[in-house]
Amino acid sequence: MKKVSKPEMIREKLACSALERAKLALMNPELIRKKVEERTIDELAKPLIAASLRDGVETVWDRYEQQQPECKYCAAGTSCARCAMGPCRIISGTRARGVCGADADLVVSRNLLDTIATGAAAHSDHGRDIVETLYMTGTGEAEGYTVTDEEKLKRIAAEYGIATEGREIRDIARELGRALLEEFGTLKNFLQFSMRAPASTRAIWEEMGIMPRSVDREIVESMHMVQMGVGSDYVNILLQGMRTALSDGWGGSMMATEISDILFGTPKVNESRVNLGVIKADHVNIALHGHNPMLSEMIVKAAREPDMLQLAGDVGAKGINLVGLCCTGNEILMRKGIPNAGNHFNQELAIQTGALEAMIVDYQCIFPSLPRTAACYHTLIVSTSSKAKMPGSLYFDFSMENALSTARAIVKMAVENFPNRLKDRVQIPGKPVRIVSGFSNETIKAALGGSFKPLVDLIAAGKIRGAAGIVGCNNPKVKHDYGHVTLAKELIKRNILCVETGCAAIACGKAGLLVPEAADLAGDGLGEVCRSLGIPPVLHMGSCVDCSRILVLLAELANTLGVSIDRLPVAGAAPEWYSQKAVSIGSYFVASGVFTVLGVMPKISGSPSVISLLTAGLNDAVGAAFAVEPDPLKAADLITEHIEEKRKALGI
Ligand code: BF8
Repeated sequence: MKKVSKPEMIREKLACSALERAKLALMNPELIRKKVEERTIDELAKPLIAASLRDGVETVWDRYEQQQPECKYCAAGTSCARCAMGPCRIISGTRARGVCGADADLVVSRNLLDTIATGAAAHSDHGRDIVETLYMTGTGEAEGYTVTDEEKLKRIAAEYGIATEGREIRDIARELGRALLEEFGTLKNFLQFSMRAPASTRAIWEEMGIMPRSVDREIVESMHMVQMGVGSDYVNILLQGMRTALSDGWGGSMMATEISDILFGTPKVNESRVNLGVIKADHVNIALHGHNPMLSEMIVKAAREPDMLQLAGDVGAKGINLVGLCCTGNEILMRKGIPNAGNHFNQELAIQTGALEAMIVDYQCIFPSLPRTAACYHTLIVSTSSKAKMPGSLYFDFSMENALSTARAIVKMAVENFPNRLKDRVQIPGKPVRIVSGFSNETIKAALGGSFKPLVDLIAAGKIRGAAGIVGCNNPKVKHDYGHVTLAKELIKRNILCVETGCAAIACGKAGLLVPEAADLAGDGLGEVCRSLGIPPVLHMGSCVDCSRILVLLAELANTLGVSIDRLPVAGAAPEWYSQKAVSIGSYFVASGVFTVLGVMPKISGSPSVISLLTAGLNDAVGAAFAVEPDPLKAADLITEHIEEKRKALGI
């Protein structure tokens, strides 16, 4: 364990963003009110955004405004900075080609392939970290980890042809970990988990040449294909995008989900609380932000140890309050019921409550600006991944071998920071709301009596018209949470069951849709089903890698009906997406046969050919395509229309 800097050193190096921005602080209350209303529908975020505007503490919305107007070539996907002959912008007329001769179709498709591969790499590298942890739990080298779900370990080992009868759990964990690590570069030219897809869906992949061969191979091949001079056929480039995305959904992400369940427990229905009101004035507050539960699970363990609780008492706190943010927040909410402080755009605001002793991060979706925000308060930003170092943070070299002892050191430091809290800056904006989560496929299946057949029957009978997966992020181009919440409310009203992950799930949780009582907001059929099962009409299925749970659910439904996934009355939506990971998710939804509506236009408008392929042509290839619709009410219409068409085609 290596600590590279001390809090005092950080403070000397960093200026509080408010000091630099004091001249930008807004004093006009009417202007502040207007801006706040434009930025979010999250009621507890509003007073903190107002305070940030008054005090000049910078947020994502301010930076977005400062970046306007955006470059129209970058927005259209027609700028290219890949090689040293450029940069180039593709402009109609004399500049219709870059220096190398690439036209708009090639530049746009190459940029999109790069985006998909980046997202697939992020999910899959997270998956590899988890799989390595399983392997090292098996060899006994990982500190603090155990196999929690032995039944799932054996079930997945059986999928890999690994004998389990009469063997030690650790031996099975080691062998399964090894087999999964090999999936990243497997020579067998398919991923074992892709065999979960219906044979008819796999036949489509084979026919289109997009069956993923291994995780690393698809990502590396994509990186090869975006090098200048490696082909110029935009269709071929986009099909590689689909294959790479499939290696994420049915590979890297699915491994992350399944092995996290084995190590930390398969989620079961639980009740907790959500929004910025989960932060407690009289407790040591520690926020866990990022993605990989390897770290957060160890922090949870350490924070519950008696000597840590004793230390908290000694510094004058009533206890240690852990709160989650973003997908790490979803991981520990699903499995441990740890309260969630919010989604992507709540991360800076959580610091602005002035009551966070530490924010512990690993990787992905962490604003590089957090140390600047934290410098205005007493909050320590603790980074923990060698892949994601952040100037201005305290870095702890977290690894499997030192996991629990590092977690203890971090928690201890956070507790000792409690007396440094600047009491006049504490502003906890209100009370949290209830949230019910933990809907893994295993839990849903058990609730349905051991099979998905009752769900298929409810869909066939028309009580539930179909299902929609609402996933993804926040983006300042959309009013915070408005896209997610409006779409989900509209769909449940139309008897369409919503399953959600990532920041979408947190948005709807904050809006009160993830409790059984929300059945009253659903249409008659869905409402009746939810009341009889005691479930919400919007089901929280986990973090973004847990979109792979949605794939497994789709495979189960399709296999029950004996059809390919593209024939199901289902759809996907990413109303507020921002991340490359979300592009990979959207692409593997579509490549798996799921019509998917995006609320934010991807950077493809510079190529009518690429738009046409993605929004129409893919229907002939994989039985599904994308649509782009910023208005969530119109998106609900598109989804409803699609679901009704699929029902008709199935004769239900
Ligand atoms: O992986 S939904 S903002 S936190 S990218 Fe990020 Fe988007 Fe949130 Fe989770 Ni997913």
